[in-house]
Amino acid sequence: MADPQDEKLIVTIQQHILTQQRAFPEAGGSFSWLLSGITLAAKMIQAKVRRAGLVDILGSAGETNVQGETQQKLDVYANQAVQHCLGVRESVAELVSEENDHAVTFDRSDDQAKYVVVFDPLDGSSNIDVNVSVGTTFCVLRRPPGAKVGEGALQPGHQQVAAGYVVYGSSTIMVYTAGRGVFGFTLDPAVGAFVLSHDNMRMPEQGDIYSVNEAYIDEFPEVYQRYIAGLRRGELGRRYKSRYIGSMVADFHRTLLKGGVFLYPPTQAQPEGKLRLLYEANPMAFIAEQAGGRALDGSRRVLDVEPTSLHQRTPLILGGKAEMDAFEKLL
Ligand code: P6P
Repeated sequence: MADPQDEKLIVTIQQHILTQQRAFPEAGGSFSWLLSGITLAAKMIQAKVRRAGLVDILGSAGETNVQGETQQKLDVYANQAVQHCLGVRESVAELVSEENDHAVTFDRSDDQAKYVVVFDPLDGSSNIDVNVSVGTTFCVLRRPPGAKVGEGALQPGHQQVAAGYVVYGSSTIMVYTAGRGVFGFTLDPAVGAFVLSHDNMRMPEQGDIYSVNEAYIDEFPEVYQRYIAGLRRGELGRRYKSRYIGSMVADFHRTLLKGGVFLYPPTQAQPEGKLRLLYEANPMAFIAEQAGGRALDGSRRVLDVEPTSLHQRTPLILGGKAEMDAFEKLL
């Protein structure tokens, strides 16, 4: 039994929002109730991820998703978990998932169903079978009055009310922002709750890591090639090392904690970039900016991009002040 003294130090994600009531304009009961749907789904997903080698959850489900990617069984489970846990929150008007062609909409009154939730239930899922960290990303938007049913998510990222991710790594950590700073919570299996472990996270002004798939470097637009060459030549005043996990949430989480830069530029195969705007780039960009970093689509602030379709892709370069200043100088 934990020492009662310690109990006082346990701040769960729900408590965190409620204790910061004033700072979170959206923190009324419906918002924290919505967020508890995400934490519940994250606990369900992590329980499966932790047992992936033991139960018949590995390998593909044989289906392909809207991206034409083979759906891994865990993708399907994770999507169902998020859809279920959020679908029963009456404040949810629409759910947009990487795994579904169209938004899932609920026949609820406008004043009750205020939010649209956009998510990638299991990002980096191709890494599941090799036991590499995977993650869940999400963002919360207000349903714009008068929006066409199923299109409530088509808003620029600066409209996000909250954004976050869960990284299923050596521990399960959930990081979120509601526009007043970035906070990280580690799942304590003994308590069964996400407990505050990273208070007011800030991205270092300069790191020493760049994170990109260098196999495609000859395909990148010239500005990216010059940028990466400059990092390697020590033009930012320090020696950089390369780290690339191929799981965006894990690569982002490291960039948030250690600083540096993460980028997925346009390639011949993906001239618009590979990462999806609504549920990969936007949530990460919101968190990066809230932590003192910046995120561009190669020329514009990611959060200013006006989306035209739910699954559109975008190039992404995201990092600390020094790394982003250096890139913008080259533009
Ligand atoms: P590549 C995973 O499939 C993903 O969507 C991101 O999580 C990751 O950053 C990227 O693709 C990796 O793509 O082309 O480098 O293998």
